[in-house]
Amino acid sequence: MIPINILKSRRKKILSKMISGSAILIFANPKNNKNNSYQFYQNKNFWYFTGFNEPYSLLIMIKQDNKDNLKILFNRARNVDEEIWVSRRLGLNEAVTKIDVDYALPWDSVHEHLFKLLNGLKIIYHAWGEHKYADKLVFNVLEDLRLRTLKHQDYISPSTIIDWRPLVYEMRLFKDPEEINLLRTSGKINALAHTRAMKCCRPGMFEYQLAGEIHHEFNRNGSRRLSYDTIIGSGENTCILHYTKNENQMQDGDLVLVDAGCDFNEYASDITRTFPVNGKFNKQQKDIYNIVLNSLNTARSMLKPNINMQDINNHVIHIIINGLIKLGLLKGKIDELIATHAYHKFFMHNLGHWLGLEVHDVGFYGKTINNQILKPNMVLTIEPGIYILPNKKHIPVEYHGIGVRIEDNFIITETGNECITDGVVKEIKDIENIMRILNK
Ligand SMILES: [Mn+2]
Repeated sequence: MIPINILKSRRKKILSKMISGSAILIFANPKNNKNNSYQFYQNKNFWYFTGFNEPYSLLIMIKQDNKDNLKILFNRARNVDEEIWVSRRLGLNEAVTKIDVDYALPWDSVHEHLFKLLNGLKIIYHAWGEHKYADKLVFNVLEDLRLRTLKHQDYISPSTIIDWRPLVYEMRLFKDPEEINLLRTSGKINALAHTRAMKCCRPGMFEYQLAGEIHHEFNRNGSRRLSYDTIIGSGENTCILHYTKNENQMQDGDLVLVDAGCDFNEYASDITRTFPVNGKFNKQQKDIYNIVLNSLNTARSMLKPNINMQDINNHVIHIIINGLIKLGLLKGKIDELIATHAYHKFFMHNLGHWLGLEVHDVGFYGKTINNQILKPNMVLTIEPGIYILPNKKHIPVEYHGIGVRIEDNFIITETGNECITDGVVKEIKDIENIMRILNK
């Protein structure tokens, strides 16, 4: 559960941004299956304002003219049969105190109550398109109200719908101290799991077996689940950015790329490490690895308030192109290679992304991270990479199939940054050390 005082301050903040005579509707996720065999994942926006982990719920907050604001939760009433077959429910009485709302009303009568609650308001804030069941409910209630206004003058139907996502996403972009602590723990657990992967890795092991070691370490340290599907790509699979099949046997002499994240109390972490299956980098692997590590370290040294992500990205592209030119893998003048995006064949994804309740967290609505000015309490990943597909004829064959990505998670502080994932090593000598002592 999220402490009540934090829920209160988040609700107060969103209410302060709303126009008087309005209501905001924030829906939980529906159940994602019919036979109850899959885990339920809560909608992160709903979680942010309620800390409540049940499906089919609605938080409605009403901002009235010259009156107190009203907070009402609709949730499922307790049900003996359902609780035997599926799971416990909080119920209505408990919800009032635990989630700190003025009333908790039964989900079964949401249409009828919403009709009364929205009557007389001018505006509703609703994120349309997220859930079919929510859109259907809201639009049906609004239409019923509109039809009623044609017959009775006592009824007034809201005529404006505003999307609350730009407001909520901006709030979520700046993490409060509670969130920062959860993210730190998530990063710490994740680092332990990556360290375990380095210690366990051996030629002949299957990629999914290394994934199993990581998941075990997540669980035993208090993370209940993943923040995304684990990527364990060895050999040429290191060059498949979202490789999640994890089906190959890892070969002596190959690299393995491990991109894995745990969820700790709903907060994600996202680490990537690349290391040799047999514990020792060869020359070509070192060549590529050092360019990527240098890119990450340079990016880190630039992470501070008021810098534009684009400036960091430009530096990283410079380092990558320069490094590839020195190795003879790219030919030409650096400015031309930048202008023609020649590096795209080797580094084709964004340098990073926001991190929080979701692994690719929300930011300023409708904008990517790429041109954003960093501010304190933003949290992001930095993940440079170089991938050399085996089909590149002009590149010496020793480099074919080498893919390297290194990724850490950072909090922007008042003066610079804090790396929350440095519990797992990334220098070549440190990786080889860990793998030599414990593996051989
Ligand atoms: Mn990432």
